[in-house]
Amino acid sequence: MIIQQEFSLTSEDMIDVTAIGESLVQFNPTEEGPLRHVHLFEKHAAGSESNVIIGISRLGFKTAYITKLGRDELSKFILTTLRGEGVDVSGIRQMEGKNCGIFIVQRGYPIHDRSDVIYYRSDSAARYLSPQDLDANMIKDSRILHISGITPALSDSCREMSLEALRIASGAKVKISFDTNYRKKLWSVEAARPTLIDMARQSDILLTDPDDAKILMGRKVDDDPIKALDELEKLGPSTIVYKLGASRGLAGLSNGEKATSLPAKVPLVDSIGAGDAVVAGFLAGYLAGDSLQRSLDVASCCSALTVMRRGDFENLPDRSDLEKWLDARERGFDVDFR
Ligand code: KDG
Repeated sequence: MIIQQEFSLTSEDMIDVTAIGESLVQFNPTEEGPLRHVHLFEKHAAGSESNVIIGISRLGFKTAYITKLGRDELSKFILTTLRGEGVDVSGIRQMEGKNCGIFIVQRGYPIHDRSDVIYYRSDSAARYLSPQDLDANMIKDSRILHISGITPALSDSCREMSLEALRIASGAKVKISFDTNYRKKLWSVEAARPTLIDMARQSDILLTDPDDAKILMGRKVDDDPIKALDELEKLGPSTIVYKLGASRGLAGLSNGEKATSLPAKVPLVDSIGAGDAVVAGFLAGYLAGDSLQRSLDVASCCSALTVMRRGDFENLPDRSDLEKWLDARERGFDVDFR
């Protein structure tokens, strides 16, 4: 079954996906352990929605991004990264006197295989995003608007902007993709719940995981992912991607059809960005009119590649690497490149 047939024929000028969110610079240590005792850091451009938009761009789609950056060197780094990845950056505003947000990753400590994040973003330029910063025509000219539950957590004006973006998109019949992305370091469950529910109800494509599903439903959802999908469907979205982590993979639903995709066993270096990789891969499948199964498999490939190195998006595949990976997976990764 083809999961997406409802797009009208798109003109050359149409944007496939516009995303809105905060981009940050990530400092990721070259060794595991407590930050007190690590010495060297790599610098990466990151931020959930910008990871997603880069992933979709790499898979051949026309993309645009809306955010606010400063005029500092790290903001320029983010801007040139996005531009270099083929994302339309004309919707990005640069604010005098503020810098972009930063976060530092602590890997493998105190829990093996887990990454923690420390944010330095409370007065970042993106925190000052407001409805006036939205390019309504950019949203209206898109096939999909992608947004996550991080943005409304940043400030009141970011919350207003997020809801306004959804209003513009639904008024123009643009599909809304919403990743719940609850971040406990940004707001409490009680503060987040009404907004996340509101945004999930307005979305066409909902991407979430068991912890966030509990916030949406106000109770623990069924352990069986297929039953959990039935529960989540009652919120309204016709397409749902349920992210079950490195050991269980993905489950998905589209217009009543359900499918699962098992995770590939890969060496885990840094799990940050895995969820965004799922979103990028899935939306690329959705846009291409792929089957639900293939869209989940593409998502699974993107997330497997992402966790194999530091940085959130650098390992995301282009079309040719994606096809190589999917083909190799079918053969149990028994490949010979000679
Ligand atoms: O999904 C990865 C993101 O968590 C990371 O890039 C930082 O956007 C970020 C956030 O707000 O946590």
